[in-house]
Amino acid sequence: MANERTLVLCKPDAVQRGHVGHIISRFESRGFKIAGMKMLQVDEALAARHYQEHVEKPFYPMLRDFITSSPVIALAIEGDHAVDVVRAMMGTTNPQAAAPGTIRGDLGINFTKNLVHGSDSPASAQRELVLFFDEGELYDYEMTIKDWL
Ligand code: IDP
Ligand code: MG
Repeated sequence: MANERTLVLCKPDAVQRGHVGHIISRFESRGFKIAGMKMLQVDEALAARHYQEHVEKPFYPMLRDFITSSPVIALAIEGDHAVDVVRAMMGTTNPQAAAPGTIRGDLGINFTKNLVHGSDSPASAQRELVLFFDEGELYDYEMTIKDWL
């Protein structure tokens, strides 16, 4: 069992469209543990740190304006191979190509407004989680159903 934590963001479109509960419910139903959760408004500095590999790309201004446009919900999602399983549940970056059954494939149509972020590797997850959560905002607790998952 490779227990991992990954950063999920319900992006501004998910909050505005009222899909946050539905998205969180998918991760809960899959058997993941919520280790942390908060609402925050991403500012330009946090956007640039979080999306450091994209800041020079042509789409970055659009991405920055979008991610700072309205609050997001940040989640630390924990479980077996959480990084890869969460990415699979999200679907491909462009919702138009995302498989039905995935979050983006069921809820999205716009390349930028694709509802969710998920860390793309355990190293990215470690880097991103500390951008969004202070020590003490992530919780170690036992889920009593864990032996049934
Ligand atoms: P990911 O969110 O699936 O990991 P990334 O390549 O890391 O995808 O891109 C970060 C975010 O930037 C995407 O989720 C999407 O919102 C936006 N984005 C990426 N590529 C494009 C593009 O070519 N056009 C418009 N928006 C893009
Ligand atoms: Mg990415």
